[in-house]
Amino acid sequence: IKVTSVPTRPIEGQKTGTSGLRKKVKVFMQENYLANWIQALFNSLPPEDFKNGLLVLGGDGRYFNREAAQIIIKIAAGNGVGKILVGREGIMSTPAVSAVIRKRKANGGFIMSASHNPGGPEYDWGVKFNYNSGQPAPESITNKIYGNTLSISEIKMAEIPDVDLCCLGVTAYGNFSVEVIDPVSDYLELMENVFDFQLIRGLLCRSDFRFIFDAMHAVTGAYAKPIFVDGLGANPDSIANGVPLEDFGHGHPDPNLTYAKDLVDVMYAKNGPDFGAASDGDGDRNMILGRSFFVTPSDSVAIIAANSQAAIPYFKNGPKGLARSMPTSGALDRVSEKLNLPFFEVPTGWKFFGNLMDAGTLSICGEESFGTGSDHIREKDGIWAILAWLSILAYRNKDKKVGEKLVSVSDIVKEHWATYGRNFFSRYDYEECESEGANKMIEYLRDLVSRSKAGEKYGSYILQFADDFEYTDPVDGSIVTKQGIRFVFTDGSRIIFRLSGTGSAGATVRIYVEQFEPDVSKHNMDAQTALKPLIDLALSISKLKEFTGREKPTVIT
Ligand code: VG1
Ligand code: CO
Repeated sequence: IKVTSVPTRPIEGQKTGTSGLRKKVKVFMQENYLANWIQALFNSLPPEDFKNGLLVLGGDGRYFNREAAQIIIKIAAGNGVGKILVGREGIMSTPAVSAVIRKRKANGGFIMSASHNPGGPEYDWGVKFNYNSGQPAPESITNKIYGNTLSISEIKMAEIPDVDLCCLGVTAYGNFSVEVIDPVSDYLELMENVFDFQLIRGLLCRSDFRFIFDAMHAVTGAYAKPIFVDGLGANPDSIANGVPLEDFGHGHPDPNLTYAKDLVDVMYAKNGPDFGAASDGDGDRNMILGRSFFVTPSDSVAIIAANSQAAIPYFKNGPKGLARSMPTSGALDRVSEKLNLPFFEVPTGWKFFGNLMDAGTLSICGEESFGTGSDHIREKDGIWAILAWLSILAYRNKDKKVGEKLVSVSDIVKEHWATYGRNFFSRYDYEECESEGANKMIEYLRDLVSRSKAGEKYGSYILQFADDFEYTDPVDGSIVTKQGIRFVFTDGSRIIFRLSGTGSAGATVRIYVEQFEPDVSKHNMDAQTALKPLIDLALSISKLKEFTGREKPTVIT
């Protein structure tokens, strides 16, 4: 194939955040913006990681993916990649890309998604690169890419026509080829190996169990029917918003109590379904609901871990180890203590779990941000989490006759609290604040941390320690700093402050609060009521209102 060298100049601001490069679509549409970053990526990888190699390409179906797919394919070909596997219509969820990379032994893959950020001409676009075990590229690579975007001068573009992504099959262009693949089949096969589909089918086919899944017009729309309906016997009407749309139907494809409000309303209505779930733009997040009951993600991962061995064939020998991101509540810690399992606390973002999984010391992990997953792949996995919950419910109810009361989602959660205690948890998000005020607040908090002393009184709480979270990867020894400011009190309560690394405008402040409650008689309290004193303390410690001018958070989870 013929390769043209296209001259270019560095464009500022191409540093990746928590999960890939995310900007407004309009920014990505500037001349060479995407091309520069993709070329910088090839300039950063060792040649043996892509020359004549195999890469995977998928996305969540958002606006600009079609154009972007063609740009990525041409630059990959221009840099000597041998073959690209691309999902039909450019569609493939983040977990499916990870699964395909692993199954087909690819060198890596691209995911065209800004995840839970809204899509459309006025909204966001994004791209992530995953490595050969399916894990998000480590910071050592993303930092190199950023460095290369600052000095880039040429883009290597193959002169090939736009590839037709509609039909399955291989098209060859000299020594380069593109194969359009079904985005679901490899992933479905993996799910069938991880879970007992017969067991789940038994639950979903019951006349006394109602299930609903909201795909939020995002990528899991393409997976819902083949998996839940065709594979597991769910009623076709149980899938809501099941068609992926370029603008997610004007929605914000983030499965939480604010943005998945339609589902929440259905689940909290009188006589609502028994189980409801939703997933985000690129299919790696999940929200789990029972009838009039919300499962906080920090509890969800703990409950999946505690029940995994009994209910999920993949874990029949028990999980190898457990891990959570730092701001995620300590509910999982208690499970690891009881099951006597290795336990890890990592910074926010899935990329920190991969090394532990590759080293064979981690099986199940999660984040408070609706991310749950395991070492079956190297990304969080929304449908996996839903199937894990369905497995637990199916296992608990497998001998129940029609007419007998079923064990519900809330029964399972309350039993868990009774056994392990309840970690009350909430996160307050202040989205798109002025960057200046938000940065000043963080500086102010860092200063406060540096002067803090154990034993100091903060209202009725006594400080155990305060710090800015730092992590040393136990596998490769790499160190990351400034991962979130923590105030940890002697009763185990915690307040954490971070700035989001996934936004595309301004600064999003996140406050995480947690308090442990061993007393069963208090477990039914509303989380917001139970955490009120700690939330008030967080607002006063940080002077948030003063720094950001915000009276109220935009999202509470
Ligand atoms: C957020 C979440 C983090 C998650 C990340 C990517 O990051 O807090 O836990 O890993 O999004 O999720 P931040 O830096 O905005 O807090 V996804 O589904 O958007 O790829
Ligand atoms: Co996502």
